[in-house]
Amino acid sequence: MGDGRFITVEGIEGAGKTTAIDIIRDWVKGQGGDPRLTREPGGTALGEELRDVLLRHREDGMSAEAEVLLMFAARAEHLDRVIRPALAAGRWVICDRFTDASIAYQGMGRRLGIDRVRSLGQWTHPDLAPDLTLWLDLPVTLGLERAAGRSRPDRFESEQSRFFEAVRHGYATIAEQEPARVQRIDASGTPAQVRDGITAVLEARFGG
Ligand code: Z5A
Repeated sequence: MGDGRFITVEGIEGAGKTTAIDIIRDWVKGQGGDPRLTREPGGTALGEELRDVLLRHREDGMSAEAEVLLMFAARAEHLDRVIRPALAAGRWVICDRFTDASIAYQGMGRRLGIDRVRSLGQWTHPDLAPDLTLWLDLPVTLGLERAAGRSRPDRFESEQSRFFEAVRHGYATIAEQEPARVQRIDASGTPAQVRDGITAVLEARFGG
């Protein structure tokens, strides 16, 4: 495989990103690539510390502004230490969430506004966007059902379905605005159906 590519995976709670990332990794390896898997918030020592802060329950809560700025602080470090070096080395980067998550979760879920959050993305990485974003889309009730039973829900997982409806609407808006980059995958089907959907997109975009 020649030049590196930047693939991000997005979706609401319980969308099945973990499984999707395995499928993408296997596909890239099948093409002879050596993908770099990473995640947000996180992916670096500082990013993982910020992840702990962001996901942990706080009695005093956290302002939406602080939340989005911490997401972007972790992202700036991640870009600098992991994403840009890997792409520069010609590796494929598969990232579990990226700036679209901030647009959907903080822009829509926390009601900061899509444009306001997008402007932080333009400030943080004006010259870099994912080559492909797979948006795993499914009804909120199904996502929450699949995610149920986790030991102790974190600060985001504890949100109500109305919050995730707003996040889903955020992703739908991004997909409508950027159809060339964002590919919707119907994540409500069986694992085999989801696998076929993801593989078809990868083949169409990067295959042969
Ligand atoms: N966040 C934010 O607000 N702003 C930002 O900028 C960023 C993040 C970057 C942590 O992210 C939180 O940070 C996240 C948004 C916020 N909170 N939420 N919600 P995360 O990605 O680490 O957390 P998560 O969304 O909770 O990810 P997850 O736990 O890894 O979920 P998932 O990967 O989408 O789900 P899964 O574990 O792959 O699947 C869920 C279950 O469904 C599991 O038991 C699977 O076996 C099952 N599954 C998967 N596919 C299927 C199919 N097709 N059929 C049936 N069952 C299935």
